Amino acid sequence: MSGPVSTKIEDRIAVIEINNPPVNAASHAVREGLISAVLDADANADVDAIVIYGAGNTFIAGADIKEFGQPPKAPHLPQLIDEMEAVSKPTVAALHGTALGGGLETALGSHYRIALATARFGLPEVHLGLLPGAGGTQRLPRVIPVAKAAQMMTSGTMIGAQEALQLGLIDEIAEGDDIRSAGFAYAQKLVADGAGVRPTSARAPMPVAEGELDAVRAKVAKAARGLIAPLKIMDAIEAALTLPFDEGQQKERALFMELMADEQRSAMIHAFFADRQVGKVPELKTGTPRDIRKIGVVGGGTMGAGIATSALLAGLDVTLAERDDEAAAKALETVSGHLSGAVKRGKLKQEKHDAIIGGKFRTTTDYADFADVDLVIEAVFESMEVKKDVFGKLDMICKPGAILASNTSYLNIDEIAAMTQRPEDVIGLHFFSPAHVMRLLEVVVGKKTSDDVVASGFALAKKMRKIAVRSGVCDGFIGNRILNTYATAINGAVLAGASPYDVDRAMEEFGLAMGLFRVADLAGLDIGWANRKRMAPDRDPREQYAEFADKICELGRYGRKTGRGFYIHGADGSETPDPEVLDIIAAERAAKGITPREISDTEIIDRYMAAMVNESAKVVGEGIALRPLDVDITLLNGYGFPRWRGGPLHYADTVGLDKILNDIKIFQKEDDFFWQPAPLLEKLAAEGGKFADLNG
Ligand code: 3H9
Repeated sequence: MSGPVSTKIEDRIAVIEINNPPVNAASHAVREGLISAVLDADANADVDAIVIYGAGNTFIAGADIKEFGQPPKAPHLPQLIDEMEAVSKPTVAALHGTALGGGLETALGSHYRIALATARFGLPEVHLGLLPGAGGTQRLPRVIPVAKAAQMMTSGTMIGAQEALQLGLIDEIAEGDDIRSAGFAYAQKLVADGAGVRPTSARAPMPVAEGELDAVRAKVAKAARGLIAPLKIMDAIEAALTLPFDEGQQKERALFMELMADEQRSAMIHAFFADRQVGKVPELKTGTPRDIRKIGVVGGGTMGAGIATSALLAGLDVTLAERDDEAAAKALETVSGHLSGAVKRGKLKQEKHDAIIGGKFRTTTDYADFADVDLVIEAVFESMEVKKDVFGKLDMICKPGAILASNTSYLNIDEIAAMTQRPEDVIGLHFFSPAHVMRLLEVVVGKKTSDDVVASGFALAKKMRKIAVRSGVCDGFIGNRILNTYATAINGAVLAGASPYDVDRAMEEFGLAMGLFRVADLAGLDIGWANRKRMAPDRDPREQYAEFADKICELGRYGRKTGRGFYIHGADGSETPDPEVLDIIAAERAAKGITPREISDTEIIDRYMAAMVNESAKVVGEGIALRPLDVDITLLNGYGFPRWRGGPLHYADTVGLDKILNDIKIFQKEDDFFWQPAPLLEKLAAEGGKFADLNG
């Protein structure tokens, strides 16, 4: 048979193979091939049982996401699975790799399930703004406990084979690593045992204790933060428990179609593909990554220790330098603490932890110990003078071909590179705090950085399981430059009349986990203050500079770590608005002659988004970011922008570039210096274009 699905009949078992690389997505051709293969095998008198498995690395990893948003083509996955489940011969799903979404739903529509010990299972549709729409919401609660089914579907997390076996999701774990043979042998055994068909839809839903579902729903509602899919999943599960299977499935379909039509779905699918596109940069075609096994880290503060931890978790050998023994001992303690935390969370085995502490990690006070490292990451104090000094020394000590990287979050990489005899080996690797947790990494490419070194930065990010975004050199790179701009716009809103607490409420309602001022208090107000002081000499006199954050810092209030900042922080973790902050702001308004006015939440968000989109358009227009999607991925992964809004430039496309430009023109009347429209935004708006057109 041609096409992605083929059947072989051996010893009265029909073995159906799905071969649709890279992930065996259930595309139209797969659906068509699969249903005819199953029905043919059912009709074939020489067949006693049917096995379905995937060629290559995985079983079906879900519906073909590329087809979403296009006119649907029959056979549709839900009907296919129903028909498959209704056949007269036992069907076995033989699972390896990742059985996800429509893949797991296909397995649930099979009568029996066997899997390799390494297989993983999940219904991740929620990450795409969807719900499992091929019977998953109806069948899973008939197979595993309802609360667990709800947790899997609303969080989208995967489970391993052992857990799946314990829950009853799979019937057996196969020995070895040949899933085809294991599926075949299992089908033979079922036939020999006289096992019949076992349609999941004929089973009763699993029992639920009174109030259990309500408790789950309340938890899900709290975690959803604006995302609508999780509560729709709960509605579908409720239908599974209260309605006959067919009616439950109709309800599932209706809810699925609602989500399919929603902006959240298109935003999250944009984010899914952008996550994968962002790693495709020109230097990966022309450059060859260097072998990186041993790395050096300069500085053992919050960033250095986090970077060292991240590298150790990636299996790298790490030497961390501090200025004296005391600081080195403190860094060792911090890294050990992070690693023990990883053991506690099940992310690192105890033996591996011991091997790292006993061999792969060492601290030093002498840069000479960097003589044989393949890459050094400098994470010292954010001062050009200090960094230049460090790079001059590293250049003398590190072997030829070693990469010299800076974790600076603002400073000019070209200026740092100029301190060395090897500017082509110098790059920015800007991690986000805490570096062993946050997934974003800006790979900052200087004028002279070689393609091999850029490729090495991306390879290192992959090893560390980070999402790397390529950035050109400018103050703050992609992320902090945009952050500084929208922070200025927000400060403008505060001077005009909003309180920091109004701002945080509006931003949190918009979908951010925390508003700007809450984040500032958490990160420490002194960091931004130091940066503002650095920038002060270059400040344009026309800038309407908001001073209230500086005034708060002058009182020694740096946020959570000092108990006071924009909020008053209780020992119990509570955050209360601070009337003195409001007094400081009121005094500044009075001094500047501003009469405060009512600022609605809508206006706060309009200002926030207009400033963010405008600066993003400048960042793309100047070539600092390769494409709009690079900006979206930066803001989604490093700045808490809600994934279900797709990133600032996807958001701009959905609300319309005219609306953003119009808002800028309105705010311009208040501050003509700050609100200057980006040429790219003006151009696209005039042409009726979209940022998405530039994503390639
Ligand atoms: C669903 O099933 C709905 C149903 O309930 C109802 C229907 C009615 N489709 O991630 P990778 C591409 S919703 C199309 O780099 P990995 C991906 O873009 C679906 N393409 O590999 C990339 O392409 P490229 C529910 C897909 O090894 C390439 O494959 N399922 C799909 O790191 C390799 O991907 C999911 O949400 C797809 N479904 O990870 C699962 N999946 O090379 C989504 C991947 O051009 N997928 N591609 O950049 C994943 O989570 C990961 O891809 C997976 C592999 C874990 C499978």
